[in-house]
Amino acid sequence: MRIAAVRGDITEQEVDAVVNAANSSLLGGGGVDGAIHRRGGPEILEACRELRSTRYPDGLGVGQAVATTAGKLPARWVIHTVGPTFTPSEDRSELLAACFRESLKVADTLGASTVAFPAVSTGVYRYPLAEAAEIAVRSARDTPTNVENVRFVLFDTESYEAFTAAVQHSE
Ligand code: AR6
Repeated sequence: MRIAAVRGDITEQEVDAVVNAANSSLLGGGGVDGAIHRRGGPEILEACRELRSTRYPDGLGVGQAVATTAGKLPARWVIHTVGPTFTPSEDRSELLAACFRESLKVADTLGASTVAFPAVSTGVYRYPLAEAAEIAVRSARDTPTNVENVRFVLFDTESYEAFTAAVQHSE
């Protein structure tokens, strides 16, 4: 598997699947989630509502992942995952690692070979960047998958640098 860190907007990525840093409601929010729903159009929200009324009446759990259409995005699918909120009083690194592992498992069921991830949990959910980057890259590396290309797409310089360092450490 090739892993790269790039600067950019995840909604513009020409990949098979983009991962959304969603919340348990699956009904939208700010950050990456807001951008994906805005650019992808109402089809994504419709698919999320359908999932809520069928498979996930209580919402998607932290560390889980599920796919929908990508609507008008260049990607074919959006894989929604829910990162943990950071708290210094509890180690939630396993939950954060699960987001990447479970997203790649979903990508396998779809037959996706290129997947773009955002820096899950490092925005509204306040996970420390360097730690989150190491967890994300390690989890992707350690997951047995048919996905050939994993691209971490970072919005700002600080995130880009943290993920670039984590990718280098993992090589
Ligand atoms: N492309 C790539 N990265 C982006 C983009 C974009 N278009 N927009 C923001 N980022 P966040 P979280 C970066 O807050 O911490 C939502 O309300 C952003 O700068 O999107 O997992 C959900 O509904 C940051 O570095 O995700 C949840 O309630 C990173 O993406 C909650 O936020 C993640 O920030 C999830 O919070």
